[in-house]
Amino acid sequence: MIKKVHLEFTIGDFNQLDQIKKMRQIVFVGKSNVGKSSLINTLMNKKNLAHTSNSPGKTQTINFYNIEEKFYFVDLPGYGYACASKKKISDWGKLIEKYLTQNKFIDLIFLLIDIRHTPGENDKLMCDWLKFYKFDLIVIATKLDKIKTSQTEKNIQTIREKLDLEKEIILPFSSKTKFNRDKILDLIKQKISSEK
Ligand SMILES: Nc1nc2c(ncn2[C@@H]2O[C@H](COP(=O)(O)OP(=O)(O)O)[C@@H](O)[C@H]2O)c(=O)[nH]1
Ligand SMILES: [Mg+2]
Repeated sequence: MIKKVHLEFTIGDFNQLDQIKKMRQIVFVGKSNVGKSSLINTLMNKKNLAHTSNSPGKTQTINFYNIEEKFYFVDLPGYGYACASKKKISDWGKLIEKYLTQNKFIDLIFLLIDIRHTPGENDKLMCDWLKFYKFDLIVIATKLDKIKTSQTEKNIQTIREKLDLEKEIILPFSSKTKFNRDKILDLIKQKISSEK
């Protein structure tokens, strides 16, 4: 489905936010190391266009991947990076808040949660905040390959409870096995082809 992609621009400072083009955006957000870049690569069918890393907190910029000149995949810097300074955390908050609230082109937000772990305080804050602003929200439970199949339902239920989710979709996903890749692409396609 997706053939022509490139990293079009990155934003590291909120003074640059007005440079964002008026093109539709699909946003990926979550804790550092949860698998955002891996998911984006899997969807784009690229090995490492979105840089993945074992050292959390590496991506500190908002990265815009141009998908066939139609829309962007937006890789947000991860939150909850334990070693980040107070200044860094506050800069992160300002940048993300401004990006998310001053932008009418966001169609859909994927919130990523590691399927192995109970959502933390930052996940809950992020989720509540996204619900408050009434974004279309889909939760992706990442790293499905790291748990036993028999655990899947229970862990998804825990995520649903901890994040107070009702009708929101929670999809288990693995960038290793590509489980649910096509389903996620379908949901994106539906969104992009619908009128705003
Ligand atoms: N086994 C497994 N590892 C994953 C998966 N997704 C990401 N990872 C690994 O988790 C680490 C962080 O992934 P990355 O995509 O960089 O996370 P980000 O910080 O959220 O962008 C990397 O070492 C990835 O290889 C997955 O579905 N399965
Ligand atoms: Mg990343």
